[in-house]
Amino acid sequence: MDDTTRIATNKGAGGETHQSLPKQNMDADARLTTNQGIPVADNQNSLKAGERGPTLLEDFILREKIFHFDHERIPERIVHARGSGAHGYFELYESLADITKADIFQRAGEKTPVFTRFSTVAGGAGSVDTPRDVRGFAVKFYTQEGNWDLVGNNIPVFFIQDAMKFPDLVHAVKMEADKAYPQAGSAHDTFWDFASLMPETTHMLMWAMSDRTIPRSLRMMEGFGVHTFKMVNAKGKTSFVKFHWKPRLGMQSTVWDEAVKLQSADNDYHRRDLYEAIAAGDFPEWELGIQVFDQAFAEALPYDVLDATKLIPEEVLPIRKVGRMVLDRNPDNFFAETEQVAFCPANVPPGIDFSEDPLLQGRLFSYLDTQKSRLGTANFHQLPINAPKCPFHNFQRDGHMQMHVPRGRANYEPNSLAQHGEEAGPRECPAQGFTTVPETLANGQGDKLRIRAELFADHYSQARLFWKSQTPEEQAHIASSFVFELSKVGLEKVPGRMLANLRNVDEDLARRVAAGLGAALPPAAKPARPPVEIEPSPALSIHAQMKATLEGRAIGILIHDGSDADELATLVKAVKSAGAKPVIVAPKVGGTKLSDGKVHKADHLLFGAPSPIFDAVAVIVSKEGAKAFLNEGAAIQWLMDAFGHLKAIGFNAEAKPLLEKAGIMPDEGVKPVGAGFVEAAKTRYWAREPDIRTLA
Ligand code: HDE
Repeated sequence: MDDTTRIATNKGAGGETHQSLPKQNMDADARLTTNQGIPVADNQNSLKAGERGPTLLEDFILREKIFHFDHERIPERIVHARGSGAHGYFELYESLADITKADIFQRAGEKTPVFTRFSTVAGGAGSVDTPRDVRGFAVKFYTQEGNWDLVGNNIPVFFIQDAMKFPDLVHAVKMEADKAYPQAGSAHDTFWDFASLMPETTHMLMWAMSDRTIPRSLRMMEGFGVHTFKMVNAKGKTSFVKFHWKPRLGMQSTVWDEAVKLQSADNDYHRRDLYEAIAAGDFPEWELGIQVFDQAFAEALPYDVLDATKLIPEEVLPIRKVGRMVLDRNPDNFFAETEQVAFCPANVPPGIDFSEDPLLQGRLFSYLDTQKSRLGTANFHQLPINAPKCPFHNFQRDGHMQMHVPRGRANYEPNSLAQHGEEAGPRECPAQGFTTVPETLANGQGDKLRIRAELFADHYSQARLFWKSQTPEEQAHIASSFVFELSKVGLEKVPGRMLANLRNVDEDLARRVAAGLGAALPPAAKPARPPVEIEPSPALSIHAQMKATLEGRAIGILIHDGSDADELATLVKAVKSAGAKPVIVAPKVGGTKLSDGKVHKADHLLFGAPSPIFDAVAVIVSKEGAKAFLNEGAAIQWLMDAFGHLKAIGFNAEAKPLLEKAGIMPDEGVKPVGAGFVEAAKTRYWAREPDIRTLA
């Protein structure tokens, strides 16, 4: 029996063997039909009794069209509702057969298709892209031995340690139950009430208040599997593993004022950036890294590797880069792919397994369950985006929206139908199938306990590790974020409780936050377990690792009638050859007459492209152009924002009065367009910040 005759056989997303729907012909010369295939003669007018109605119930064409429209929406994800996805592939650098038998990790150079979805957590599907929030980083690998979903975040730790607290956490952070605001973001009473009562959130709060939660681009953030997982090799040897994604473009974040302004400049800033980069052939790329360790290593650590609020610094356990993921294709249809994709951390192929992390264990139930209510049927795995690309066969049957048409009687096992010449269906395969390695669990007594492991009670050591690993500028951002968020809290006792927790992280941090709030410093909270001192890990800092590059960045160039054509051409060329995208901004999109008399088209209207959407900006104007811009608020604001967001600013000689009016002070980042601007644009100017805004 080959695959085409098997029962409940599906060769994958292409649907080669299941009874797939005939493809819709979307050509302009295709006939418009109803869903029943009835050709439609008039798509403009409903059927009426007489010229002026009423409309007749008989109009099955109108009824079907409106009925279907009425049911277009499905429930949004309970968390991570807003997301953007892309197709691509994972390419393995070297065989990992020594540590795992997972088929995807066997053959160096082999490519495996993936679909990746990035998301914010708290906001609804229609919320903005740049709130202060954790980002989801979920990858579905369509391996030859079934789908593997690595459903991670852009932060390596989590708020809570046990799945039991997840509904509380999510209720607290999402919009408040009575008010229905805020729509996205954590700066409100209920989140901080919960967080301040739960010291185990402290480490993740440090990350959440850092620049990690205001990324410049989805392409410029790290990803993490968060939990400790296991890998199992062909001999049954088990290793612990932690997964890391490292972006090829390096990390880059925005500053808070910029993130806020981006919300009005472009609600879809991250979604657009991802889509446009892929459409332009600028494929986002990450390397997959693993930290591999054994039980003895785990036991020697001063924290528990099953505790999702802890990480293992890469200085302590180096990351081995094992492959790369390239996202090279935008979805054809947002709903069918990005919205209907159903991730589930329980989807693991043979060779990858779960640890006993109590947060992960809870997730193993939740995701399968949520897909049933979100996608409406237990057959959601048959949707093209979710179907494995390898054959799958079993005796699961029927259910809402069953797309397969299994043949014959074999829907049970064991059966002897083969002996009678009938199709018998698939059989289990002990040799290659998924097995769980037998092992003695840590609590060998086998007691049933609603309890946390002892080391989980250390809530502050790693929060302090994170704080100590940041540059002074990053520390100022963290302290200022705490001030901002806690200033939004109306519950009187909450900021004090938070400050009491922060004193266990770092006295200076607590003092600065208290001063920023104008609040008294309360006594430190009593730690459930005394913290230990851990060596700083520079790998946890964005600034310490940022790449000085223009790759993947956009440079806004502001011009006006009379701008010097040569200066502009030279700058555009230099920006392009440094790997960035030059974007021309002018008072009119239709055209700007340059010094050579030629009309140059702009990419954006000035007030349609505020400078927060660019990584650096330049102004090239004639004397008259500068004069006109001096009376144009949008032009002055453009420069003020770029300066305030610590970006490089390029200018030609005639643009100087504009810089003066915008209050731009000369520094390393303010350069003539022809002398050092492009090089300067590769980084941001943190030293400028204390002169232009109050930081805690
Ligand atoms: Fe999730 N999470 N989660 N989560 N999560 C969901 O599943 C849940 C957790 C993460 O792009 C939901 O399909 C529980 C950690 C991502 O479609 C839901 C617990 C991490 C996404 C769910 C956690 C994540 C989700 C909502 C604690 C980082 C978006 C819709 C026990 C490692 C995936 C859905 C996508 C989505 C439950 C904790 C990451 C409700 C119960 C830790 C990236 O099933």
